[in-house]
Amino acid sequence: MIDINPKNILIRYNILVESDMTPEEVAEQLFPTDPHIRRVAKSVFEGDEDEVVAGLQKTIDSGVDPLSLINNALMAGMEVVSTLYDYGLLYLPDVIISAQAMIEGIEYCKEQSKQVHESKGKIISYVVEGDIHDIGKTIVTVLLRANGYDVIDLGKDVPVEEVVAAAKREKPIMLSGTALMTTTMHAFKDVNSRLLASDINVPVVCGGGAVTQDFISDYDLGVYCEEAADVPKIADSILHGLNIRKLRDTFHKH
Ligand code: B12
Repeated sequence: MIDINPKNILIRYNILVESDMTPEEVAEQLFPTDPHIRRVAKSVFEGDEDEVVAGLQKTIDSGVDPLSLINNALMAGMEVVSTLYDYGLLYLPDVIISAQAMIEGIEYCKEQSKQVHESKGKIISYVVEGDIHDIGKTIVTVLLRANGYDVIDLGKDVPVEEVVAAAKREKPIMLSGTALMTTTMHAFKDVNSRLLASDINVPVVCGGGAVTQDFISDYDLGVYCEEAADVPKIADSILHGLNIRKLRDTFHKH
């Protein structure tokens, strides 16, 4: 049997120098360099909700736009967590604790934002049938709300019928769907065909770990996107009149 040492892979890709570094030491090399932003990103990594809020408060007091910190500081911290998880240096509970701290931080940034929004439009957000991974969906929902959208969050493991019924009832400008597993992402296809059968031609923006652009491009209503931070930009583009073809031209990778 081949004996693979994950540490050698980290060394091979310059994530780890040839020494016995702890996850914290590896993370130190990945955090953003600006001291305020770094403090917030680091406290997301540590899952310290109080310190996340304290760091955000200090940064906002120095004149930084609260909403910009969602992407630049909070998500930056979560990216470090994801990287270390993927390399086997962190465990599942670490991911969940950090995600909770990040969501707490997003809520704080939203409260601190001076922008007063009238609802720009309705959006339905959900995790596909059979899938309970809802951390990414929660981030997408919070980001959309922070950008002035009225989000109907249907939750996780949402039956196809329920998604379609909500689309009929609420008449959203778009749907945002999350799937983290290769076994569950096929539910996008059923949502697509049932919406079309009901004459609902609304874009279904799809993302989450398992999903690929090729897979989503096979469905008429599908728009693929990788970054949660791009979902509000897609919604804004819909309000500016972009149809599904133009959304794909703009947001798909070419
Ligand atoms: C946390 C986690 C869990 C938690 C979920 C807790 C929760 N409330 O969500 C628990 C422990 C419950 C869990 C359970 C399971 N899990 Co799990 N889990 C993970 C893990 C480690 C992290 C996922 C996560 O939350 N990441 C952090 C968030 C912030 O990232 P995210 O969800 O990807 O979202 C980001 C983007 O994708 C994007 N995004 C998300 N949604 C959307 C939507 C749109 C429109 C856009 C544009 C972007 C976007 O924005 C987010 C921010 O960047 C992943 C491993 C991994 N590396 O992804 C495995 C993983 C997803 N799990 C996996 C599996 C197999 C399972 C189980 C089946 C395990 C089991 N045998 O029981 C069960 C599933 C049960 C079920 N029916 O769903 C596999 C899936 C494999 C596959 N490709 O099919 C993974 C990949 C682990 C692995 N490597 O094998 N899991």
